[in-house]
Amino acid sequence: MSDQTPPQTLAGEAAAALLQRFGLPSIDLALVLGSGWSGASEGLGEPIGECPLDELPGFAKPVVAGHGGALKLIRTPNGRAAALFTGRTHFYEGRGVAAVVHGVRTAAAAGAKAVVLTNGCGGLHAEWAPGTPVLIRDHINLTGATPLEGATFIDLTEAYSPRLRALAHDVDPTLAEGVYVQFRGPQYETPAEVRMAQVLGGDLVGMSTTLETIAAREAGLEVLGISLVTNPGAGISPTPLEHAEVIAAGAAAEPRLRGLLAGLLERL
Ligand code: 8IG
Repeated sequence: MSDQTPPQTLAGEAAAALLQRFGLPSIDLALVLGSGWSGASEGLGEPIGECPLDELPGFAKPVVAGHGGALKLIRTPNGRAAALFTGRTHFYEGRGVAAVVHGVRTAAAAGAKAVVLTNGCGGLHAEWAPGTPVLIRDHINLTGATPLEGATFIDLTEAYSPRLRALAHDVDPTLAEGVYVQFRGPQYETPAEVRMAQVLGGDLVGMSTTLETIAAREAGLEVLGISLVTNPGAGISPTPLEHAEVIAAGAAAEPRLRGLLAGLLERL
């Protein structure tokens, strides 16, 4: 992020570059694809084009391998232009909050009215097996950070759109809902921190999403948040899961996640 340009100006520049590059007058919605979600997003619409994210103003390559770093534009079956961000900048990368929320602000500046924020996270309920998608009903931001500057009093009462959550439930009535707790990371929680998150009213623990939701609400976007539980939070399961099990559970969840995203795109 350049130091002098205000974040919204930089997002406007990125939006203009995006629209020009793909020959679009505007976009309608955006999806941010977190850990475990990229595969599920394949084939959701007709490809319009794609580019490395760092070719647009204000974006840098994500540092985490496997976190992607591409922008794909697709035309959904009902004719909407959707921007898919595969990979995101995380707060723990230390590039600052403005870099974390630049994608959301760019989407808003390009005309998007809604954003679907997905992530991979730890689950705080033993019955949520790895591979379970959970709708985010509300969040607790434990990062101590905010994308807002000055006296910007943004209402977060219904940060995660009840309307969009109802649409998701139309697609999959069995979807659970939960409160997402964002820790700064990059270390995972201790078992004591997981118990704290439970006492605070949390159901999911992760390292993304809440800052993006705040910026999205500031920009007037409707937000749908969906977490993929990839592992039980530390101390929840008596036996630590093998990494291979977690990967396998994620892969097994792919058809369900794809069906969920496809069903949502029919309704958004
Ligand atoms: I994947 O257990 C994934 N991301 N904070 N805790 C936090 N982030 C995560 C976790 C987890 N699993």
